[in-house]
Amino acid sequence: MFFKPNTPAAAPAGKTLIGFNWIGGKEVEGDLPSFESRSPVDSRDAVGIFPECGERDVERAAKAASQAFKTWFQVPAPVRGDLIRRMGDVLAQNKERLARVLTREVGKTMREAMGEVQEAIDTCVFFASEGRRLYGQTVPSEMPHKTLSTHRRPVGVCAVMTASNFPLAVPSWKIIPAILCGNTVVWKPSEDAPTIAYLFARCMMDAGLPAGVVNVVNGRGPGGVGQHLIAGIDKGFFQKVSFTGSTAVGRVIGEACGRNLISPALELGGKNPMIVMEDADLDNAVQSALFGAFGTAGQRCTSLANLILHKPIAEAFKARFLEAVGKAVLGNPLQHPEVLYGPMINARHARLLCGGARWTDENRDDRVLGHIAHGAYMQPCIWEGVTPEMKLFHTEVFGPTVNLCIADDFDQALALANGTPYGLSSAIYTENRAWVERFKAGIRAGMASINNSTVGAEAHLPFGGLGWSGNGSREGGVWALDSYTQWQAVNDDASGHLQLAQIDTDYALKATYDRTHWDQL
Ligand code: UN1
Repeated sequence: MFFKPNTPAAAPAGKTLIGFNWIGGKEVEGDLPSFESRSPVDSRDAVGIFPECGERDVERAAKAASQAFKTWFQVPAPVRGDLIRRMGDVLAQNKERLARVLTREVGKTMREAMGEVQEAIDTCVFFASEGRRLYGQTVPSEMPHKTLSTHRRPVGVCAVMTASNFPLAVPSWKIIPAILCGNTVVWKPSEDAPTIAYLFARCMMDAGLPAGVVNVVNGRGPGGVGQHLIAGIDKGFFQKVSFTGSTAVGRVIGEACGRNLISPALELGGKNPMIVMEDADLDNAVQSALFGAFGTAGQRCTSLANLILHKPIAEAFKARFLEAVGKAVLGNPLQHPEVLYGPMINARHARLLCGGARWTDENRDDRVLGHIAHGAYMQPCIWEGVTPEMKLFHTEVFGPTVNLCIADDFDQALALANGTPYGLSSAIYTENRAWVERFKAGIRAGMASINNSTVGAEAHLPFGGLGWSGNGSREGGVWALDSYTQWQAVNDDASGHLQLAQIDTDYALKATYDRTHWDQL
């Protein structure tokens, strides 16, 4: 790895990594000038410097992936799995170092960053052993001396595009099952998190991944390399596209895939509800709402957005919630690991917030810790009296803001929870078994939590949503295999002559009963 000295003001944060694209097993420059990844914690800190890719770089990467596919899909799945296990080992050996880069590059707390690295390790562990399963089925044939079976076959070259908020865990959800299944990958990480992406690629190199199986192209999304990747769908470069990001971009990708008869995996936005019923453990629910809404500065697609309070406890909950938010400390996550959340990943995101003001050295109080002058640190923001007619109720903000809504009864609470076009995660706090059952069956969401938060999905359960949250694909666990394989049905006939299904099959055998009994009826 290559480094250069950081800017003098940011020298204590660490050196600046000189990064590369990774195409055909080689670290290469891009066709365009380099760009810097500046830390949101302190914008003077240059975490890495990366070459920006143009159209021809995408072509080169797609070609390398297509070339590598010819041999990679023939490597036995248990052997591919073993390589993924080694990738997990490299991640585990460097867990704390990687977490620190995550904190520096996207501003999440060390505790969360350690969790994110763990999520990528868990994904490696899960899919490493999936290489020894990757089951198909054996199916009885309707004809003698013939066997039927099904096999998961790889789809080909996968374009993977990921966001900045989970720049290690979410790419691992896509890339690891993709390569386990025998596919090859062209990955465009977020331009806000290229350093952690480079280090993830480095883990793959260290584990011995063959040239071209994973290729990394850096740069911007709209108007940049992301656009060239989408154009590559029409050029026939990719057989699968997996994207995590906004609903608007997801639609564009879905359209390009649709006209090319490719089914994409789209993990998009959310406006996640949490219901608190009158019998809930309020302290538990308050802690959940606090982390769900404000953890990661609200920049999770699973973040809590609409907090739906059953009227009898609404005032009591509000009082405790405001007290908890009032006590929460935030600020510089590198200097103060105890903060609830750090800066916005990108000041672009900060402008989207309605209401919550930015903390500065002028307006800060004792709940704000450390140096904040060179980052976008936002105040927690709470709205009450929010109703479905309001834009605030429906619009994903991706910041530390939450809406309070009141429901007279369970039915109204469920209707409010189902009242947005999204359907990613959801939660209810209650001890009432009947309400729990009705919630599980009635909520329109890919993920439902009972007395647990909207955030914090475990890596081996299906992750994804419906409506504006995605197109029904799922990441995580065995469900991810459906995105990266296609089923092949095999007819294996050992009879030595042509047997035609449906035609040469004597289903009825010969009837032996006496029909005259029936004719008397
Ligand atoms: C995301 O925000 O895109 O469930 C992923 C969670 C995390 C993953 C979030 N495990 O909150």
